[in-house]
Amino acid sequence: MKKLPAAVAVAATVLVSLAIVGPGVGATIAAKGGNPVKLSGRVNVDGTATATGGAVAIHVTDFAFNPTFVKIPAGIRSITVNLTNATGTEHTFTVPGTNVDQMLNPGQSATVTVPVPKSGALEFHCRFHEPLGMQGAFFTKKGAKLVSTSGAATSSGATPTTKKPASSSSSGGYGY
Ligand SMILES: [Cu+2]
Repeated sequence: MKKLPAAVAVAATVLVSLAIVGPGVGATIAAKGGNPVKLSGRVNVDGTATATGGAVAIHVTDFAFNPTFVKIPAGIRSITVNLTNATGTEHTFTVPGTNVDQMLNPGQSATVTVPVPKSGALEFHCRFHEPLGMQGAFFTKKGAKLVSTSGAATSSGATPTTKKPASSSSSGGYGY
């Protein structure tokens, strides 16, 4: 019965390698790289979809939007969003800078129309659970920057739209 030390050594080795792999993997996957839009704070990512035919269905979950990111096709200036809340929790679909602030009771569905920017990205969130990561965005292209639609809706085409592929600074957009 002198086998114990060997077994302990193996167990210890496994634990150590798990500890080494763990944090590295988490860091690479986390939020930054893959998301088409950079949002501040926590984001529970649950897919990306394109608003085909000017419409998209968004399912509200606890506590994420599915899809989380919605691509705006070229030439589309408003998107019909068909919302469903199949959870047992109250949520909202709220788009800052617009009048879209839809309450969704448990089991409730609703349809809202969201004015979207010609270029850039537009954030949406749940008023109750944004701190938990319940937010997402419409976007025209990967890497698009957040704009305020209150400006975009009224001044369509008034601002110079510089066609720069995924630039990181000076969007030349709608100005905060
Ligand atoms: Cu919510």
